[in-house]
Amino acid sequence: MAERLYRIGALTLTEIPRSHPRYESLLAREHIAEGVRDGITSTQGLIAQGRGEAFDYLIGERTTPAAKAATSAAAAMLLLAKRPALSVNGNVAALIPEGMVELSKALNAPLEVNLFHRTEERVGKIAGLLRSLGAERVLGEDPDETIPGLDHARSKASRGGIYDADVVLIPLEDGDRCEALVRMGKKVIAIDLNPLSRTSRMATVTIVDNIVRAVPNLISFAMELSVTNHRNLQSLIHEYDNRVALRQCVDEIQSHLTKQFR
Ligand code: PTJ
Repeated sequence: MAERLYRIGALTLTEIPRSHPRYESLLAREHIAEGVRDGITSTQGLIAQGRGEAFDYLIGERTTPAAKAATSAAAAMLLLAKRPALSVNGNVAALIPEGMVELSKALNAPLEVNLFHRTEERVGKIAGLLRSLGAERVLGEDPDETIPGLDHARSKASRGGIYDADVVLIPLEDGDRCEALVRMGKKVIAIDLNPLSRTSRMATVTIVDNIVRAVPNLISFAMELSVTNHRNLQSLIHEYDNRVALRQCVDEIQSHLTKQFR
């Protein structure tokens, strides 16, 4: 039975049966294509999704133990933050908008639309989508600051959001902006399926997982850890080392690949 119908123009494009072995992956692909059609996702977002899919395949399309540990450290960091902020781009808005709204409520953190290929029209559409899903604080339409060291459009940021946040969640981010945020003294949490990317290496905590799995996991950890005391949250963060965690991700990929041909 078809779960959902997708339309481009007047045409119904793809029916994906839940029984399809690659259901989740195909569904994500359809969401990105739909995002492009609706003016939410950039065309470059299609390529980014393809790269993500390839890494997800190598990882085994699952949340690995290393990703789980990174997600719990990230949740602890966000809970301890004085001014957390969550960045949303065109891929994130297409793949998991409801999840980002729920996470923002769980953490009492604003969402900021922050685009690499910025157009004001796309910023407005993404902000509108988030508000239509119940988001209370959405920034990014009227940025009043710039992130030092980046060229004009990519540097736009808002006070009360990413600009003065102490901890920023940046899903599917580009390496330059990640580095610039780290240079500003922020703790940066990346979600990136590629453990080798500059973003993954530059971030304070990198969750090497598909955003469609990572955001629900972050919400669960945030709820679970919200009753944990300050000291335990601190120790979760102190035990985490991004370099060690990325090495563990690469080992997990290697052992997953080796198992395929035993
Ligand atoms: O909407 P915009 O203009 O802000 O543009 C967004 C994209 C994603 C197009 C832009 O930020 C970009 O070009 O990003 P990159 O440099 O391609 O980096 C995206 C990273 O996210 C890559 O390392 C991908 O492997 C990874 N990625 C792609 N899809 C997913 C993912 N990581 C987690 N979950 C995914 N579904």
